[in-house]
Amino acid sequence: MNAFIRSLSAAIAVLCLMAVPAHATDALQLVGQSLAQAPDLARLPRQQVKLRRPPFVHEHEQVAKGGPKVVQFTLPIVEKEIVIDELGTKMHAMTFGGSIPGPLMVVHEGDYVELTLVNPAGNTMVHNIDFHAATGALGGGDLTLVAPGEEVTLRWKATRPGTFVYHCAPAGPMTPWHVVAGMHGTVMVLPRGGLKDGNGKPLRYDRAYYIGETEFYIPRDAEGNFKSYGSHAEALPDTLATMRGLTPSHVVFNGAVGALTGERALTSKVGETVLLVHSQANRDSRPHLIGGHGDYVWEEGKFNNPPLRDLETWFIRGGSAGAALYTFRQPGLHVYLNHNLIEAILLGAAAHIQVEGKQWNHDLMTTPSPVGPIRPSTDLSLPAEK
Ligand SMILES: [Cu+2]
Repeated sequence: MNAFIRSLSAAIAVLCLMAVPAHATDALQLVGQSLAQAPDLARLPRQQVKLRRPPFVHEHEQVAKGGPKVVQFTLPIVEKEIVIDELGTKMHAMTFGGSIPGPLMVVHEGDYVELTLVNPAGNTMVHNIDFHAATGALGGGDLTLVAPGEEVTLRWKATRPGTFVYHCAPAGPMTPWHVVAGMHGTVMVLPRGGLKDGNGKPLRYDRAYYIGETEFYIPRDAEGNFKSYGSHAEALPDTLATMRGLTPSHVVFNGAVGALTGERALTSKVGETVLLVHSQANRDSRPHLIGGHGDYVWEEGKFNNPPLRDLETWFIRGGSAGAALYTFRQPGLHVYLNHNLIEAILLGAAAHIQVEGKQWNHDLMTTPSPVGPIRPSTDLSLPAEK
């Protein structure tokens, strides 16, 4: 790692040195001792999962078949420049698996997650992974710090059911920078018996989508235009200064303005039940489905708590992931957005869901008198108040 740090610019080097927590060595020694007593998992079945790029979710059982397993994932870290809006604004991104957010990983309570984190030699920075669902060693952050050209395998037991964020956390200012550059995702730990409504009634979904909301802080020049940079290191000082202002330039779903709209809209059908997993690793959000509802919402994403019913808007705390179930009743375009409407419409936090279906439900909504000129018989007066 020393040779690697020497090769970086002075600014990056200082920050990377700050990034190694003073207590990391202690934690590693402790884990080293306890590894001798780690349970023998040789008898457990192993399953290798091929991750999918969000908003899609890898195939999984909703109700676990059989006992606990070791579920294996491989996650390469990709540093790259991406385009984040229709103006062509560029950002030096850091990603888990090449996408923002990183892929959703699904396991069941009692399973072991075995993740191999790969930092390819072409990258320029040290990264790691902190799983909010895991217990100990900074969520795995202490044990997974990898320089370019290194990989590490971390195993942790999924003891709590729910949706939980994971993110890069090399410490110091590197942590917020890596997170708002794209290094976050979600693990969904399903109860072994699947989701329930709070009274024991099973809840199932026909499809699941994963929406990862991110805010970006792109520096501007004296004229107010977004600036671009030659490298991550070059972008760092201005980006940190912009981050300190806490005013994002973009708030987006899945890595860019319009990543889930128009031709890239999510799809569903009338009568289909969709699970929408929504994460925000750094900042609060307020998901809302226009013309629909949250039939069952685990706002905090934790499945041991009963879901809330019939919500209009729900709240995702920064640093968490929530889950909402909705059965579509009407065909047509549904907009799913952050109901801070400035963030949705001016900054980008919106998705489209195209819902297939031939029959409009006129009982739920109709126009007994469609749009036309005001009729002379229309009474415009309101009764006088006493
Ligand atoms: Cu990182």
